[in-house]
Amino acid sequence: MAGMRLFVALTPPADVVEELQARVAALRDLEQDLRWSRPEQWHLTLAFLGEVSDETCGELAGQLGTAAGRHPPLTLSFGGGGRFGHRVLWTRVHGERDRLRRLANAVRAAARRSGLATEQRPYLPHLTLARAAGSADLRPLVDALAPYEGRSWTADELHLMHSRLGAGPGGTALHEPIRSWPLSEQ
Ligand code: 2AM
Repeated sequence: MAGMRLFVALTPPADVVEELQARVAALRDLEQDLRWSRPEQWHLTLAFLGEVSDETCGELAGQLGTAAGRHPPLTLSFGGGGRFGHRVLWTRVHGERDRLRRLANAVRAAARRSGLATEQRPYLPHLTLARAAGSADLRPLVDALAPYEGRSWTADELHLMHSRLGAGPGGTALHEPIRSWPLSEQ
């Protein structure tokens, strides 16, 4: 049974990525022991699906297309910082968070209708900036990010993303959209 490691995400436009990249560049000297995610890979995950068989993928795409057609484009921005323990540094998501949550719920429901198990953890919108190789003190980085307020952007497409572990530069994961649908409320 062939399969792919998949997740569903929104992706920020180039100007938003460039602005955030400039802010993040100033943080790199604060902590050496981090692997920074590559800006061209930055994304906002709605649901992580794990390994999905080719058979399920077709059903999933149909369900996701339907969900995308029931949700309007979202106005969002990145700002501030946060962390998962001592391992993951991220920036927060501001703007239409309620609509974002509804979209994430719809994506999870679409995955379940396709027969996939979805995460039980509550959805916490974030964009991962760096991961610690071991355990790092991320608090100074979170503090340094606190004043950051990125520009607003409109998320108008839902992407089904393929994550190929080890396929990116230096053995990192490579994320590629395999299907995309416009967000549009009918
Ligand atoms: P993260 O950014 O917080 O690491 C691709 O791996 C995307 O799916 C990432 O954005 C990652 O979130 C998210 N994801 C959620 N659960 C995951 C899991 N169990 N394994 C890998 N990635 C996961």
